[in-house]
Amino acid sequence: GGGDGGSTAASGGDGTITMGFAQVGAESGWRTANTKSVQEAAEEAGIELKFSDAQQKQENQIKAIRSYIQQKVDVIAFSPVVETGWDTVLLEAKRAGIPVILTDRAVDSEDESLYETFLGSDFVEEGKKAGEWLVEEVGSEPTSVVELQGTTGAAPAIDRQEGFAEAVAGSPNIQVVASQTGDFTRTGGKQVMEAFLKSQPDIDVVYAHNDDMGLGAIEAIEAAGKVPGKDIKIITVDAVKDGMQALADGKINFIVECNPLLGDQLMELAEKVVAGEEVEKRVVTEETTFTQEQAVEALPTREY
Ligand code: GYE
Repeated sequence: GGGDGGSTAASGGDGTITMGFAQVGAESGWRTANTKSVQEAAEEAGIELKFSDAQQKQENQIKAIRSYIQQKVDVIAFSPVVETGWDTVLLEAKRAGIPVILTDRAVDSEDESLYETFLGSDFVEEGKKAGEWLVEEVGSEPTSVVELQGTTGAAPAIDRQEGFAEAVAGSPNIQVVASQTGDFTRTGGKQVMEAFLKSQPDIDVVYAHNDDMGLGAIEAIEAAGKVPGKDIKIITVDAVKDGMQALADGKINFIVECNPLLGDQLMELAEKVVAGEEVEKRVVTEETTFTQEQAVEALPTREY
């Protein structure tokens, strides 16, 4: 661990790297898979991991980061619950000489020197893929869409909305008639969908920013006596097991993949950063999309 007197910040004397990781929470299947990936990869790389779960609250993440600074870890990695409001604490890390790696979600800051690199998906691209599929699927049919947004202010919520809106902008027959946050949780998705089903006379499509909210929406749709995947089509993002199962079962119509298995890449980046090596400022993960047929094929070998 770091902090032994006289040694460099890079290795704390015994060569072991200590990483402080401030996780968002445990809000979704994606997050659970991500946490597991980070923990396993740290173990494999021989990196000592200090892990905290912020329960989707920025204050908790800031507290965790401050405690990692105090403990003089060698590197801090975190997935910012929202995009803004990080400059102060990141400046504290910088002044303490502790490099920071953003993983999964980005911060919105003018000062790029506050972090070494950002490893994660291109969320705008994901939103676009969702919208492009819908444009193909419905052609010129009038289509009312309700949107279940991720956590307000979170990069994947902002970007997935933007990418989708961009993709459907040239199709005036496709209208997003209601849009509200379900906080990336199953319960949130269910509650918002229940309200939408009451307030919106005809909903053709649900666009959910993650599988969990889509799965919650399925429960609400079924409870209202409608058939998910048929009466109301569903598009989600993530492609975690439960989502893929619902897709294979015909209850979801299309899923855009978002890969949570960032652990190995994160540990590699951490080793380089701690060693003072140059790393790319942005590392984008590779992803695909799934139709119902493709889900049936992919499910048996799906890792998460
Ligand atoms: O899509 C969602 C999770 O930040 C990419 O957060 C992540 C998102 C993911 O809660 O399921």
